[in-house]
Amino acid sequence: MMDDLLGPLRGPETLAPGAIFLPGVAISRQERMMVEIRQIIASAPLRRLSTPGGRRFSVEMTNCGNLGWLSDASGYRYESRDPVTGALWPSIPGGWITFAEEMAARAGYAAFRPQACLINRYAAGARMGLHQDRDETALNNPIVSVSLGVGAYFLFGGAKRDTPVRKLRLLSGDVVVWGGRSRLFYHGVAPLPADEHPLTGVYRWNLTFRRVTVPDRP
Ligand code: MD6
Ligand code: FE
Repeated sequence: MMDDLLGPLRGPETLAPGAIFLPGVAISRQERMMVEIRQIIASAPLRRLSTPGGRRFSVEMTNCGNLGWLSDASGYRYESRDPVTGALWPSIPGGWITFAEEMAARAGYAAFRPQACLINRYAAGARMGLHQDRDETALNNPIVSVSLGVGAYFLFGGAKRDTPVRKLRLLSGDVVVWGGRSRLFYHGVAPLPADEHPLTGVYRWNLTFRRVTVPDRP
């Protein structure tokens, strides 16, 4: 009966070897994070990138950190400057770095030091096709993912594109740490439902913290 009202009880869960789901762990920081996101997008505006094949992502993206992820006709890569403004990407807020490092440590990745934070914004219908995150050299490091706002279904598969996917509901304040033996597993996000959340209106935001290069670079 309570499950009908509150949804299934949610606690930390291992999704795959090296991948851990930490529901609700960012709830106490989510309002502050949204304020900081708005400051970041004031200097590094959201944009819809093109895939190397010439299609456009339905998700709007920007970055903060020493490196930012980009996609265009020449491919996927990380760069230190925002091609829209020509400026360095804004810094990752200090509180985000300590939080991402703490989440990684909780999952067993105590040495994680993020260089890049990709910021994704989903409106109704926006989706992320099944993909691997493999534009990083530092594959011994995990990715730390924070979801804010409207809930979505995260799709996670396995080492091959045709591995069956599991659908995991990601709500505001949920964190996934993704590394180790599942670091290169296929994953995506199902089309966002038309819904609203008090923190973000019609949008879902996702932050992914990444280490790109090895060894250390400032
Ligand atoms: C998203 N996330 O949740 C897209 N990748 O909006 C990702 O593509 C992702 O959440 C690697 C690890 C965690 C992720
Ligand atoms: Fe990804």
